[in-house]
Amino acid sequence: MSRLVIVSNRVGPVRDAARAGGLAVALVDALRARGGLWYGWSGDTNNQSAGVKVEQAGALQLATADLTEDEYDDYYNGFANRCLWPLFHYRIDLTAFDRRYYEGYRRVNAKFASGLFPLLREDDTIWVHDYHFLAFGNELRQMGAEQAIGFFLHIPFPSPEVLATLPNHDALVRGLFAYDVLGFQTSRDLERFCDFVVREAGGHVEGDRVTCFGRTIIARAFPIGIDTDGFAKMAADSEDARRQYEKAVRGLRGRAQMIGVDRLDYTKGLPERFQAFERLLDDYPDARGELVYLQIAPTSRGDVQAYREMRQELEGLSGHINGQYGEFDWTPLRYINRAFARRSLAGLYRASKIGLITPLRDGMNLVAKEYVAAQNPENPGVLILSRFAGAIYQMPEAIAVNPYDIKEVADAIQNARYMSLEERKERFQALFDGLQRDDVAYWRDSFLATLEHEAPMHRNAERPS
Ligand code: GDG
Repeated sequence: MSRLVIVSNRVGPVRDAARAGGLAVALVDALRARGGLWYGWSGDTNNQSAGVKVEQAGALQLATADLTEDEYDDYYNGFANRCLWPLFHYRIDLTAFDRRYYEGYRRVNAKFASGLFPLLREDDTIWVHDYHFLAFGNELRQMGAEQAIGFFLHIPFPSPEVLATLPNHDALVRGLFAYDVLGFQTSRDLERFCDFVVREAGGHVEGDRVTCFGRTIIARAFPIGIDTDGFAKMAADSEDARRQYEKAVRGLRGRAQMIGVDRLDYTKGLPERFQAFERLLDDYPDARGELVYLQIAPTSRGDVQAYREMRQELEGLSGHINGQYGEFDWTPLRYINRAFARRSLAGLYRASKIGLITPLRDGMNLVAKEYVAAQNPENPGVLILSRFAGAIYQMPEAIAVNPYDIKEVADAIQNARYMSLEERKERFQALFDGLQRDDVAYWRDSFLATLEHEAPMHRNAERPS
């Protein structure tokens, strides 16, 4: 079996099992099973170039490179997080178009590609992840790489009209045709990509073969999953999860808990969610004193202005809600800006009667899946899920809501509070069965099988420039 090379902006966490998410674990499993290399940014900035650092971690190798301060500003904070991230989540208003950012992005993609190239073996399979590295495959090909290279986009692919607002969008899409396989989270993302290729770039689509710029590639939806059995077991059996569960239940003193867990990000719809909770307390007085909403939102990307502003807004809203409705023995909203260990999180999900996951736009959303996997099958909680999260297509038994419609979300919470045990069990079972079938191993294996066994023999075709 060929060696697997994974390329992603951040590497790991490989050693810290408590922090490692299901995705990292699934990728590490594959790397260990067949031997492999994981390559990406070290997380450090350093103006003296130290080149690529390679270390051995058991059966797998980790290769990392630093960024300079300028590269960090232009590639990471700039083009990746102030252009591509907002734009691909339909926030044109927050998108900062700046040629310097784009140049920095190209430079860093080229720098990382030239760092990897000498480490490659002829029969490696290379799997590149996410919006930081759209241009990576093309840079590798320019250097002469002929290996199978696949790309998976973890975030949504925007509609052609939205993508077209980005200067240089044509070069980015052209670069994608250097890959052999493109993977998207949902068939809607795939449709939007195909739409772009046909309408804006003059390409054509036949089944899952997409031809443009003189090359044919495979483009397909591979909805990402979680380690469903592992997560369910951790929530039910692990000592830490059980301790956290018991602590939460004791603290609730008979009240119900509703939970949200999100990186602190404007795509997650947190201000709207807080407003919906306030609306619930306003419209349904029976919820007062009875329901506690726990929102865990670890800070991310704190040095981007839009994130700082949102944080202030949320602090204002939570203070207002607790000031307005709180009682001396009941705090309606517990808003926590710190990360929890994964096992603790599993216990908190299980202690929550409602999972409230209402992003304004999300590639998939793994929290929705983790919440379901963590439930007690005999007395499961209810998932309320945004219709704009990719996960909704695989989770039709959740209560689907429009996150912009504050009243609809408030009504959905009230509906979830009173849902019968029978209906909760039915919905849970259907959701859980789906999560077991389409878990993270299935996602990984089906992507790699496509890349290794189905990719078209395009390598003699003209390379994109
Ligand atoms: C991107 C796409 C897509 C969160 N807080 C804590 C914590 N987390 C973990 C969750 C979950 C992960 O972080 C978040 O994953 P999501 O899928 O919800 O969201 P993004 O970070 O935006 O991820 C997304 C995903 O990529 C995968 O393709 O689904 O659409 O945007 O696993 O549990 N983990 C710990 N403590 C926390 O406080 N340990």
